[in-house]
Amino acid sequence: MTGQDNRIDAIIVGAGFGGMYAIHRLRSMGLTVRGFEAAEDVGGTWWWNCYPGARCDVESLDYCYGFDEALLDEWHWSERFATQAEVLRYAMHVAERYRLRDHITFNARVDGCTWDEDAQAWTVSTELGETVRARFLIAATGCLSKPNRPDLHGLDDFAGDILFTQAWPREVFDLSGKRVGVIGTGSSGIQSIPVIAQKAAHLTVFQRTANFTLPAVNRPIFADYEAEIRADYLGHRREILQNKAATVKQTIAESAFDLSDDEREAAYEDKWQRGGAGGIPVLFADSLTSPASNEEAARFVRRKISEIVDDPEATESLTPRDHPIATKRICLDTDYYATFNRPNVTLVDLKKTPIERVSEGAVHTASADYPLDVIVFATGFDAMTGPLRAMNVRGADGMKIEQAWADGPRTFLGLMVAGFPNLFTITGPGSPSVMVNMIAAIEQHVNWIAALIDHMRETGKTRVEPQAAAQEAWVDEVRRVADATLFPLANSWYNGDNIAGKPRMFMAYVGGYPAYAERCEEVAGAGYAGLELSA
Ligand code: NA7
Repeated sequence: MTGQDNRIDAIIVGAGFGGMYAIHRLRSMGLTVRGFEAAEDVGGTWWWNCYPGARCDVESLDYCYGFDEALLDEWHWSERFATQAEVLRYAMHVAERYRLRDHITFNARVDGCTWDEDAQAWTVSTELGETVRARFLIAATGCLSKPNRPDLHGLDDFAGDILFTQAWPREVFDLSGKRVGVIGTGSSGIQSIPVIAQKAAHLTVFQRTANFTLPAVNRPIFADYEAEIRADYLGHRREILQNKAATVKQTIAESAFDLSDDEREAAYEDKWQRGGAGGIPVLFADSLTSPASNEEAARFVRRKISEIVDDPEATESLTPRDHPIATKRICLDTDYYATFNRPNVTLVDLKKTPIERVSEGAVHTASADYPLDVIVFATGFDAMTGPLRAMNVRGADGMKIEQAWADGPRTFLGLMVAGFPNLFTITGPGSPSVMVNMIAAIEQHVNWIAALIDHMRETGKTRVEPQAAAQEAWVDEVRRVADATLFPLANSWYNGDNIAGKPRMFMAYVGGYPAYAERCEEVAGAGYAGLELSA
């Protein structure tokens, strides 16, 4: 398929799990591919987010590729929820096993992607100054790769160390004996705070919004459970793909009120003891659609917080009351709430006393000064749309992606964008993405893209773009499905609320993996209905 002007078939931006599988899959179809990656090596989110305590919140036996049974069989996870280091080792193993690095240029951040209508090709440039042309452009840039770094007044004056969870130093950074401040209590803060507290002389946690977090109950994988799965790993994969989150199913009843009060309490308690994110928030099918059902789960967790945390003021600050449980990303922790009982930990409730400024040696709120040696930002990401905007993508007629998405991201199936021919977005906005087991979502997307490219080869087509009407219908469907849930009620990065000026729009498809995959298959089965294919 390589064209006459030395262009290659596909450029793949990002060498996380999405980019790695895209390279493998397209290369195995005989296409010429080239990957660009800003980091020094593969791993994507797992390369960058190497902060203390970083861990996967999907069970390890499910959070892996399923495309090759031999790979499934040969890789052994050591813990129920793998550490960042172990997931990264897995990514590196995959890169090695399938010789993927040969096709990737590392330390090469893409800074421009322009569609050339005459050549029917994308021109992609990197900060290294290289320019490459390809028929197809695959953005495997992840949902959470563009950091949100708040611009606190006076931060430049701070004389201590400033660290970011999403770009933690790769060399050992010793926090022993240091006065550390962590700003942000999403997953990254909640995972790192208990670990940092064990090292630091003193830890000050600056919390803007109290978040729900559940005990991970991490442990070695039970040998009998692993043996059961390994007896038919592919069968297990097929089974989990029938579940909404593409991982082990936890729902036990349609409604929280199908059980008596005592039974419901016992069920929540059982899940709390067993651990995992896929427990309490999805125990009942109506947990994320019925306010009353959701409140039962929220009340249970709030009670747990009050039982664990000793200090009444800290308990009150740590208790989430402003959003239904799991409508902001639910967190998984190890000893998070108990950490606030330690004598060397202080909680600062920014809702009561916001940060006013930073000086040479401290963070200052309206009511107190907090002397610090290290400030850790765990302040999240410009999620879903940030990574694409950062690549300066220009489609047909020179339209920038941020213009096309001025009112929020509009995509066809979260995979393609009208006005941006031959561009594919792996786990893009409007797809299940962060709502499901990401590696499963990635494989489904890459397989669908590969099948479409194959279809184009067979039919002699060189250009594909979604029809505007089909895209609008999908955007409406994503909104309709979200509006039937409690998700839009929270101020969350799912809605774009964490970034000033970002249009508010719920950015993921929450209808579940099976319904989504079926829709993708329907589109393909109908000869790619909704897409404009041309030569
Ligand atoms: P999150 O979940 O977006 O959390 C970021 C946290 O930082 C959250 O508590 C924010 O408070 C807080 N934040 C953001 N900006 C500020 C400022 N300016 N001042 C104080 N606090 C601030 O990001 P994570 O990295 O923890 O997790 C992202 C995902 O990675 C996670 O969901 C998993 O999927 C893995 P807010 O709630 O906005 O008030």
